[in-house]
Amino acid sequence: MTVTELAALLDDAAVNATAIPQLTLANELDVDGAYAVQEALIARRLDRGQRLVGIKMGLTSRAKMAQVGVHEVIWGRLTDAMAVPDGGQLSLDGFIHPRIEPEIAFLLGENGIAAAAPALEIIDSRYADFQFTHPDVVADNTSGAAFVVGPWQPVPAGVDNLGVLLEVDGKVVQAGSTAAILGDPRRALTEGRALTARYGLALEPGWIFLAGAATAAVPLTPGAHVRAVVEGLGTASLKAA
Ligand code: OOG
Ligand code: MG
Repeated sequence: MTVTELAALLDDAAVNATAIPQLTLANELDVDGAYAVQEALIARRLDRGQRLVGIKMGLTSRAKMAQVGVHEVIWGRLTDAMAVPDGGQLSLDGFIHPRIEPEIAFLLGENGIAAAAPALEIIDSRYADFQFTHPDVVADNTSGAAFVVGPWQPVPAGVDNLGVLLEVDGKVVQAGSTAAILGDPRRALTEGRALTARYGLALEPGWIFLAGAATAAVPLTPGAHVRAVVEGLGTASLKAA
């Protein structure tokens, strides 16, 4: 299948909330080809009126790599349609098998990082059983589905070692540190700039940057009240419906 056809397949899977087989089962797809599919997939959304608002890194911590069995840093695109207001409700009707994970977000400035915030990412692999290879997950926009950014604040001292908690209904279900994100989440930004440049994308001031989860993700189910708590930055939350 062509890049255009593969992008359409993934787009339809997301729109219809229906899992598809991994692309690599029936197609020759390398990582460069997969980034071409991701670009075409997001181009379809931009054609529908969505706007690019940033990028997200994936698999920047050992916990995440181990969870999905892919040991490569990856990146995907964020559009405005994926944003959920902090404290807002998210209907899970449009998702296949959503998971949620705690993140730290950076607001990109003209020169470096303008602000930081606690964040949540909802990931929803479009592949059956949440199983994929490196090219598969790249083509699928790195499982990106939705995200919440908490209040922006100045980058705290010691941003390379802040405690990170994921709470569901008031109980801690994952705990980690920003140190788990490539040793320092700012390194994820350096990596992100380099990796996106390789595919002709320059990060823009005003964009949101998700550094990648410090902990494994957990299944997200209707009714769950989820909070990310990042030491020194506060919380980001959502209610799943
Ligand atoms: C891939 C996306 C990984 C992260 O923060 O590591 C990611 C997946 O786990 O399905 O968003
Ligand atoms: Mg993530």
